Formats: sequence, structure tokens, C-alpha cells
Amino acid sequence: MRRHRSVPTRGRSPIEPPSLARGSGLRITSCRFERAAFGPDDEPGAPGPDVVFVGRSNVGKSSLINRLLGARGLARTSSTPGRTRSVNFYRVNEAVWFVDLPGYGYARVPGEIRRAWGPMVEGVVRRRRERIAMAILVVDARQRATALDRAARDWLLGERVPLGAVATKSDKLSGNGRAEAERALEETLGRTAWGPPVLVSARTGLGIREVWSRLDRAIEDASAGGGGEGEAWTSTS
Ligand SMILES: Nc1nc2c(ncn2[C@@H]2O[C@H](COP(=O)(O)OP(=O)(O)OP(=O)(O)O)[C@@H](O)[C@H]2O)c(=O)[nH]1
Ligand SMILES: [Mg+2]
Repeated sequence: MRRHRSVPTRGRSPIEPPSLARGSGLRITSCRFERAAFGPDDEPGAPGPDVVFVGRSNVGKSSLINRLLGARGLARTSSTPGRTRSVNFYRVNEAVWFVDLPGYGYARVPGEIRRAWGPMVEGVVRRRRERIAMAILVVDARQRATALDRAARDWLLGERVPLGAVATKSDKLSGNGRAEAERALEETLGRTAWGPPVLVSARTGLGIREVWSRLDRAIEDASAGGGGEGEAWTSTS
């Protein structure tokens, strides 16, 4: 049974303590694509917090967003690396931004776009630093973490944004392979307040509940810590 749906809420959302993972209350009451940003002026100004997805091109960021939101096809996915070239904003429960960043490390993306990637992603993270509840570094469970992934992690830690890691496509590993990957990932990426990296699969849904429970905590902390002008992060049961 699906626990969360992508149907829009009618009228005002009930204001409740911000918990999505309480009991069986994991629930998305609304989500929508808001806009694709190519520069600061395009970024939405409505209150966050933001959950930002960072990772290599084609690693599965957009697929993971769709799986987390239970909304197949909301974020565009492609087997062609470099599909997401803008910063895409999704509004979740009228309260939280999911931010899909362009992927790094794909050589065949034209040079101009590659050169723009660094400043574009850096700019978003720096401008929105205060509202980032969690930057999720998405790596490939089969590759563990590449040098570029580690560089991205180091940079994000340096920017002092809350950081968590997930390893996706873990449906492609056997049970043993997953246990090994888990160990290797914790060794290479380490653990943050988020905990150790979580193995997930956008295809099977593995690990999605765990990610939500950690995200929920991070969003709750961010909402308690500052801002607080937006609607509360709501859960309906
Ligand atoms: N088996 C498997 N395939 C996946 C999974 N997640 C994504 N994929 C596939 O991987 C490819 C890339 O997925 P995307 O979600 O578009 O990747 P992305 O990171 O958003 O890529 P860019 O936008 O190019 O940076 C697609 O062919 C997906 O179907 C997963 O959990 N398991
Ligand atoms: Mg994408």
C-alpha cells in the first residue's frame, strides 16, 4: 500500500507538529514542480527549509526525489547523463523545498555547461545556506564513493550545511554486496549527524522509509531553529 500520495491538499493544511515519520503518518499531502532556475533571480523566495540533492550526473537524484515523493515522473529522469541542467525546485506540503541540482562529473556535457556547473551549484548553496535543512549527497551503491563524491562531500562540509549521504541503485547489489557497500561507504564518507550513509533504491523503495525518518528530524530541527514563517511541515496521522 502506498503511504504517501501526490494529490494536492484542498484548503489549508492542518497545522501539526512537524513529523512525517511518526507512526504510520508518513505522508505527502502535496508536491509540485515549481520552477527551473538558471540564476539567483529565478530562485523561489517563499520560506524553506530546503532539502538539496547533490551528486554525480546520472547517479539517480531525480529518480530518488520521485520515489521519496511517491510521484513518478515529477522530476525528469533519463538514461542520458546530464539531463538536469537547471536547479529544479519542488514544493512539498506547501512547506519544504526539494532542490534537484545538476549532476557533476559527466565529461560529455558541453564545456560551457561544465564550466557553469561549479558557480551555479556553489551559488545556490551559498545563497540558501541558512535555509538548507539537509544536503543529501547521492552516490552509486555499486561504486561506493568516487573521488569526485568525496570532493563534493568535503566542499559541502566546508560550507557548513547539514550533510547526509545515500547510496542509490542498491537494488543492483546482492544482500552481501549491500552489507559490504554499507561498510565501505561509512569508511569513505564517514558519518555525520545524519548518521551513516543509507542504502536506497528508487526502483524497489529500499531505504526510503529510513531516509524519510532522518529527513523528518532534520526538517523539524531546521523549523525549530529559525525562519518559521511558512506553513508548518504537516503530517496527517
Ligand atoms: N536500477 C536502478 N536504476 C535507477 C535507480 N535510480 C535511477 N535509476 C536509473 O538511472 C538513470 C539516471 O537516473 P536519474 O534519476 O535521471 O539520474 P540523475 O542523477 O537525476 O541524473 P542527471 O539529472 O543527469 O544528473 C535512469 O535510467 C534511471 O532509471 C535505482 O534506484 N535503481
Ligand atoms: Mg536529474
